[in-house]
Amino acid sequence: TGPQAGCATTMALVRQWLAQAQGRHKGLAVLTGAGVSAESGVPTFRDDSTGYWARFRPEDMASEAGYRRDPQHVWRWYEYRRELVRNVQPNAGHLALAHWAQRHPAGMTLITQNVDGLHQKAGSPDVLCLHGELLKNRWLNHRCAQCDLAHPAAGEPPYCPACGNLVRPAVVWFGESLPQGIWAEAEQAAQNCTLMLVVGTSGAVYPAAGLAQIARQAGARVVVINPRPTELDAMAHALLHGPSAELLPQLLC
Ligand code: BV8
Repeated sequence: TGPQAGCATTMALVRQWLAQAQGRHKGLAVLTGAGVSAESGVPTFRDDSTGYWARFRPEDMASEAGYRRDPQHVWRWYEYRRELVRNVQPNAGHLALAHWAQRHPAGMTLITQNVDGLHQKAGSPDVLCLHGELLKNRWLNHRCAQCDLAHPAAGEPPYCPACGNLVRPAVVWFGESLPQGIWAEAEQAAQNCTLMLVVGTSGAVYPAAGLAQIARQAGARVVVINPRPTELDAMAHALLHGPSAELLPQLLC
């Protein structure tokens, strides 16, 4: 009795579903969120007092309007996150996903909402980054001839004095559409898989969280892996309660 026993039974059931998915091209789809990086030491967004959004308003920090309002403040937040992410390592959950993909080429699609690059660092191939990449930049507006000559002062976002353009992190902010091609690939993976693992996400952000419903409606089994309840639990076929760095190696290795 108790959740642990339930977890063992559920784990055996999910392993069966995984074995069935293995026989199919892209039979497995995995959607990850900030929780898979928690055990690497990267703060999540909505985890009570430790999450980023507990200290900032998403609209102020992860939106173009917020950036234009106070570029230095937002830029410094992203520089702080970059510094943190550069100094952490993928955890056993990231590695379990990468090793499974290496053992089953074309067997899985890894879709992430994370911008920290830790799946790539762990060796996962072809990661679909729905929300962009923290360590990359792009210009806010179209570049002029002088833009690339801009020399940022430390702690300041690169700024073009000729046209007033600003460099911004190459992430998807609230109110911005996801990269077209990447979203289309993720949607197709959700429609074609027989098993979707939804790992370490609160399921609060759309359209990313909608991929679980797309998979379910297409006939796949949906499994949520998370130590706490999520907004997607109600439509999952199975819930595995626990940290992903513990459960993913148990499930995938
Ligand atoms: C768009 C990048 C339209 C930047 C991010 C009302 C209803 C529904 C939707 C909306 C609405 N109003 C507005 C919207 C749309 C909005 C949205 O969904 N808002 C929500 C908040 C209500 N979405 C958008 O704006 C998207 N764009 O809709 O565009 C459009 C269409 C066409 C043309 C123009 C426009 C863009 C969304 C992308 C925003 N960018 N980040 C950055 O990172 O700085 S969002 C941010 O949230 C991150 O990307 C993050 O990945 C994402 C989701 O959060 P999670 O990953 O789930 O993290 P969270 O902290 O929430 O949860 C962590 C989980 O981990 C928890 O469950 C916890 O229990 C678990 N956990 C903890 N420890 C562990 C663990 N799990 C496993 N193991 C552990 N050890």
